[in-house]
Amino acid sequence: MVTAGSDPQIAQMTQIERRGNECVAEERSGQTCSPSSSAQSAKSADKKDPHLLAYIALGSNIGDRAKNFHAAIDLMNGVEGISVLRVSSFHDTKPVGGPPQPDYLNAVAEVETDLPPTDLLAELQRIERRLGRTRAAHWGPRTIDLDILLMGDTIVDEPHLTIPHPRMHERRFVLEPLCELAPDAVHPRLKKTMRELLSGITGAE
Ligand code: A4P
Ligand code: MG
Repeated sequence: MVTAGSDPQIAQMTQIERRGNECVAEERSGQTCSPSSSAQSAKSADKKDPHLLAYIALGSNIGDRAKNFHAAIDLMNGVEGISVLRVSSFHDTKPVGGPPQPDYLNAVAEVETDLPPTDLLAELQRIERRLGRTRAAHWGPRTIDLDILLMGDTIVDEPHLTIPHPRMHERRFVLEPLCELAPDAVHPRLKKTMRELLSGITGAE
């Protein structure tokens, strides 16, 4: 069982866990995560032959942010080649950078995937578009942002795709939910665990 600790930034304590073929959602406080949508649509492990564990960052600060997360999780799970295994709790966070904008909800999803990195990015961008994502301002407000944080120990350096995500190690809003799921995962470039990276962040970011 993942525990979220006592960090006050963790506003929503909802957890979706896979136990065998059964997905269980636990709501520890706050509203959000109706287990029905995301948990019930999780796929059986025997439906595909996934290879890599990947971690996807979710961010939203427009509309019903939790609903956007559930929709994104369901859509990810609906992609052939992606299975959502677990989702962190949802964190209320102050915007970092960009224009003045509403507070964010941030979370991280653990997925199994047999898609190549560029195909995974294309699928995530298709889901962003489907959920009404527009790109008006750099780091501006968005219904949903889906970023690839880690894909096993894969390193990708392409003009349109960098894995690990190039700013993940600087961001509390990424590392806190990620540490709920994979505190001991090692950053393949920095050779530090997620827990170590989080403890190295001193500011609010
Ligand atoms: N791209 C390259 N690598 C990746 C990757 N690993 N995953 C490219 C996803 N995309 C990747 O992204 C811009 C381009 O990055 C894509 O076309 C893709 O080819 P985008 O989603 O269009 O725009 P973005 O997310 O605004 O850009 P960027 O630079 O990735 O922003 P960040 O770093 O994600 O920051 N504050 C809070 N509290 N919470 C947030 O979630 N998010 C941002 C955006 C700023 N402040 C925030 C939050
Ligand atoms: Mg993005």
